[in-house]
Amino acid sequence: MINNQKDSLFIRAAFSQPTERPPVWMMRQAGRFMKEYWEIKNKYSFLEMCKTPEIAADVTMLPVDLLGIDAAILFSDILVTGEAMGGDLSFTQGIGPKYANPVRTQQDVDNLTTDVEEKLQYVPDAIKVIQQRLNGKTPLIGFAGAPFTVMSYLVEGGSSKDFKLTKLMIHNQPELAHQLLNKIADVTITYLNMQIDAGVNALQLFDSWALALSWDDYREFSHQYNTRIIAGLKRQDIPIISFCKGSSVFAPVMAEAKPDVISVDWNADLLNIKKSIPAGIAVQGNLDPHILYADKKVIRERILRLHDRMKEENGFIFNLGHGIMPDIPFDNVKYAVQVIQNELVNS
Ligand code: 1CP
Repeated sequence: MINNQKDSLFIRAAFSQPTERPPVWMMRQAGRFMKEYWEIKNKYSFLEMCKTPEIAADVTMLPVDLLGIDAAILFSDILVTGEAMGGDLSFTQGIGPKYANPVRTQQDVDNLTTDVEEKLQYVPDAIKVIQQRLNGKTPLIGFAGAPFTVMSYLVEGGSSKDFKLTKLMIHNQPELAHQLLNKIADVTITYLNMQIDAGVNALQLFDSWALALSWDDYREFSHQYNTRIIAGLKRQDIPIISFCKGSSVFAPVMAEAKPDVISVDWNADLLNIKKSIPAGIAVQGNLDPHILYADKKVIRERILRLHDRMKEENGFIFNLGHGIMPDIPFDNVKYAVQVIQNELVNS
C-alpha cells in the first residue's frame, strides 16, 4: 500500500532514492513573508503561537495550503530548548530573541536543567494536530537547534554578529563550554526523540552559526555534539537532515556524523559537495535566498541552472542556502515553487 508521506518525493530524495523531479521546501517557509502569517501574528505573541498546538498547526499549514510545498515544517523555534532548560526567553518585534539570564558562569551552567519533557510537551501536542491536518498527504519535518548554535544564544543572551562571548568561553573556559554543550546535547536528543514518537516524518538539525568556528573548533565544539545527537535518535525510517551555514567548508566533516541529508549554504557548487561526500548521503539546497528578490526571469534561469547541475544525481532536495527573508515577495516564492514542480524532470 502506498503511504503518501513515507513514499513522498521528499522522503525518497532524503534517502537518496530516484525521484521524477526534486522535491522542494524552503527554510522559514512558515513565516513573515506571508500576509496570512501576519493575520495570525497580530493576535498573539510568537511564543504563544509556538505553545498553542492549534495555532502552531494553522501556521505550519500555510505553506502547504498556499504554496503546495512538498514538505511541511513544524512551526516552532530552535530557542525553545534553551527556554525549557531555564532560559528566560522573549521575542520582541524588531529586536529578535533575548534570554534575560545569559549563561556565562559555572553557576549559570549548573542552574540549567535537562529535565525538559514536561515543559516541551506542547511540541508533540502540536505535531499530533498537524499530522491530523496533513492527513497523510505531505510529510512533516521536525527540528531542533544544534548545541553550538543554541549555546551561542544562551551565552550572548540573544543574536550576535561576532559571537565574541561564546568564542571567549570556548577559548578561555573550554571545560565550561563542554559542560554546557553536553547539557544542550542531552536535551536535544530527548526533544528530537519526543518529536519522533509524536509522528514527524523527518528531522532537521539547525547549526546556523557554525560558520563562525575555525576548522578545529568546529570539530571540537560543534561536530562531536551533532554526531552524538544523530547517533542518539530512534531513527527507524526517519531521515535526518544536517544544516549549517558553513557547510560549503564543513560538508565532509558533517558527513562523518552520518546524517541522511546535508543542507548546503549557497557558497558552494552543490554537485561538487555531493561528490565530496559518501554516495548514500543526499544534499539539500542551495539557491541564494536573494535570488527570490530578483525578476521572475532570473529566478527561473537560476532554478534551471541549479537543476541542470544536479539532475543526474539521486538525493537532491531543492531548498535555499538559508531562510526566506521576511520582505521577499510571496508571488516570487510561489513562482519558484511552480517552476520547480512543473518544469524540472530528473534524468
Ligand atoms: O522554517 C519554518 O518556517 C519553521 C519555523 C522556524 C524555524 C525552523 C522558525 C520560526 N524559526 C526556526 C529556526 C530558527 N530560529 C533558526 C535556525 C534557522 C535559521 O538559521 O534561520 C534560528 C537561528 C532561529 C533564531 C531566531 N528565531 C531568529 C533569528 C535571530 C538571529 O540571530 O538572526 C528570529 C528572528 C527568531 C524568531 C522567529 N522564529 C520563527 C519565526 C517565524 C520568527 C519570527 C517571529 C516574528 O514573527 O517576529
